[in-house]
Amino acid sequence: MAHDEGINLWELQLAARNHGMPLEALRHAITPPGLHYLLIHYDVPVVDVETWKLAVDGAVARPFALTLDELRARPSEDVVVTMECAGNGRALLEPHVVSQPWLRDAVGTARWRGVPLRVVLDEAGGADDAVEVLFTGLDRGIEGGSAQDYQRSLSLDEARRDEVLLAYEMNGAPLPAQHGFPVRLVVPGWYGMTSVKWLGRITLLLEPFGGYQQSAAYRRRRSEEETGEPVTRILPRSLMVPPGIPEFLTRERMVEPGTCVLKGRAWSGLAPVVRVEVTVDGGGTWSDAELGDEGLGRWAWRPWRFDWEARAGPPRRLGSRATDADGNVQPDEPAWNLGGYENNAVQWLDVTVAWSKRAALGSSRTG
Ligand SMILES: Nc1nc2c(c(=O)[nH]1)N[C@H]1C(S)=C(S)[C@@H](COP(=O)(O)O)O[C@H]1N2
Ligand SMILES: [Mo]
Repeated sequence: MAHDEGINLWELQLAARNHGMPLEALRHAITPPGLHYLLIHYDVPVVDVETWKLAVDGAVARPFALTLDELRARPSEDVVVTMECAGNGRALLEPHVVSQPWLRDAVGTARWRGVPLRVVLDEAGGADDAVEVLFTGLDRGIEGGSAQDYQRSLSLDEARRDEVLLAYEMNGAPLPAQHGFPVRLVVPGWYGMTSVKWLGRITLLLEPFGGYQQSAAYRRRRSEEETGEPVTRILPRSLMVPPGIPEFLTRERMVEPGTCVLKGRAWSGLAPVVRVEVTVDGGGTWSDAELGDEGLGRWAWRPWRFDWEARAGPPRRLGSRATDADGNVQPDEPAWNLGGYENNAVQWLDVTVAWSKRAALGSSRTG
């Protein structure tokens, strides 16, 4: 990574608010509190649970509103979900896309508890010709020149999947403010923009929703003139815990000679991950990694490991790539689009193999 690729102050402002998951946290099956990535388009709203209600309205037979206690009194489920921002990898694209400048760390895995959305939809009863469900957050801002509440919709078929939750707990505790307190939508397998936080309203629609986050943002297009296809499910990706130790400023890695166990996790929203391969020579040759079990269920990442005999010598380029059961494979290089979405290209990682007591990477700097 060069140091002069021109991230501007607007992007720094976004990056300081919306942090990623440090990749060493890939060691944990469930991302520890505070290390799950964050993406907040506008401001984190302050919600008073004494007055908060979740409204269910639109083309329903029986509109109603639920307090948090009323929602919690309904049947609930636990689902472990690997969530990823559609813009993950954006800052690595060329030409540069100005927005939240993610490297590859806009991901995290949490255990969500909540009421299946289907339960609430069934209580409301829907019109036969309803097509979509619209989710409205309590946060408001300006984007693409217009003031708006954060809103996204889902087709009724997707909305009624068993694992789609109105979540009120994250890892056994009430949702933290930044993750959507008191209730958020969680749509396993889809990129994060679909999982609307700070939910205020669920509306059954007779026409597809055409709001900004649906029709302008989150579409794959190469120019403003194109309509493009919507961004939906998470493409396969694997990530590696960066091995060895980092240099403070550049974060270049040094690994000691000997057996180095490379570890990471892999996921896909399209189909289960069935293979992870590793390269230790910049993609010259690929070898199968050992895949761990799916203990956390279909919607969580799977662990993998690979034993690498590291020998001292010139810098090595490591990489890993996932394949899912539908045959989707991570590409070596990303495909560019206007919004900088879906960059699931291989994570290239340069390491120097040397004895850390003797060697130094370039000049040493202190912080
Ligand atoms: N109301 C609301 N919901 C939202 C957002 C938002 O800005 N407002 N950001 C979305 C995006 S783009 C992502 S990637 C995920 C991030 O969820 P997290 O911050 O809990 O990781 O929330 C989604 N839900
Ligand atoms: Mo996102």
